[in-house]
Amino acid sequence: MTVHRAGRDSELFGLLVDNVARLVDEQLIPAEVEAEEAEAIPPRIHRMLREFGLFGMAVPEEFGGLDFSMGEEVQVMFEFCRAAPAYRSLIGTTNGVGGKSIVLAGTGAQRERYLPQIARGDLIVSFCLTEPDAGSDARSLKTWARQCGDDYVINGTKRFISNAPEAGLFIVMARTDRDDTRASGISAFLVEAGTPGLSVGAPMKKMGHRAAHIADVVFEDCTVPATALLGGVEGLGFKTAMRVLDQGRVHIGAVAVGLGRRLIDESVEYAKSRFQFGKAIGEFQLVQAMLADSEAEWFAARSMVERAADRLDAGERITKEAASTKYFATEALWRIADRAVQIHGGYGYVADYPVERLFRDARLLRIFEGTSQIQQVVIAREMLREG
Ligand code: COS
Repeated sequence: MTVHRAGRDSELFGLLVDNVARLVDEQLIPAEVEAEEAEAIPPRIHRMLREFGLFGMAVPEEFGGLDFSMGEEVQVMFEFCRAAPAYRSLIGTTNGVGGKSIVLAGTGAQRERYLPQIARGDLIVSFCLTEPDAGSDARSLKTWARQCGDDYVINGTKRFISNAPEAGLFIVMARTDRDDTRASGISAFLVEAGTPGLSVGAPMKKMGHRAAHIADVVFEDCTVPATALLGGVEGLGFKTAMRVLDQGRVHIGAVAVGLGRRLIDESVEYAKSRFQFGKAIGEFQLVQAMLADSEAEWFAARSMVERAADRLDAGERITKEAASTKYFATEALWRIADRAVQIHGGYGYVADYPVERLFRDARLLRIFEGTSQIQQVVIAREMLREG
């Protein structure tokens, strides 16, 4: 089933998307309950994702990746994310905010060292921005990297770090100038797992996404060479984080579209097969209204994601559109998930049907990679700047 380097040949790319759809229907969806109960992605599924090349989605072809444009990435995510979003989490930070930081801002040596390993699926990357006291206000982070000769010594704690227990590489935002509270005081470091002074906490118990892991990452006099500074230049950390988050927010919009499709499909299936008052509940107009609202919102979200991805591919700065897309698509997903539970009635509240679990999974999307309220702030700020 391996389809490497589909490149931009539309026929080959179409085949790849079809293969992803088959992987989802034949392997990923059937293994969802197993993954949820084990709180881990089954190793055979992890292997399949590697063989598929999906860890290399965002990596340029010269480093062995699939080199998707954003437009291609979102099409793949629409299909892939019909399966429980914990699967996406495994490949997500490596391809997304983590891996893209290296693609966008890494030095030649950093790209050569890490990107081939990422593309092969041998290296999971975690993106360490959030801290116990710095979530939405990311710029207030306290982790400090003090220069000491040719090295930097990092101290601080990062929180809610996706894939931290599995990560081989951590992209760490740290203040290199303690007196500079502006973005220019923050740099990014590439810290390899196993570096003395780096430790990962126990995975946190979560409402959903249970097969994916988040944990604290603690730095105690963790010493890295100057070559670990992303891009080789101090002060680029925050801006790089914001740039990759613009892309990340379009990606999360695509995740919402994929999960929304699944919830709608489950709802339609149930509405056709559940009989009350002598007929399928899908024949009742109040149920039809819920289905129609979900389908219309899904179409709007998908259209926004596609348009935002095209504009990113055209090289435009789309901060406002990326925030709008993430905001609308994830809020729409939440309404779609709620309607899916409502259509299932009592069966939507128990674990016999997948909507109970997918509803819990859907909740996270309005929070991570910037809450809905932060997206509103970003949208309005951009509007006022433009006006
Ligand atoms: N692309 C490129 N540069 C950007 C940018 C973007 N999208 N957004 C901001 N910047 C730059 C600004 O241009 C500014 O540069 P100068 O200092 O040269 O003027 C600098 O970064 C600081 O920007 P700003 O003043 O807007 O920073 P704020 O602290 O006000 O940022 C928000 C506030 C809310 C935008 C930011 O803290 C944020 O996105 N928070 C949410 C964080 C998040 O999503 N966390 C999720 C976990 S990470 S997976």
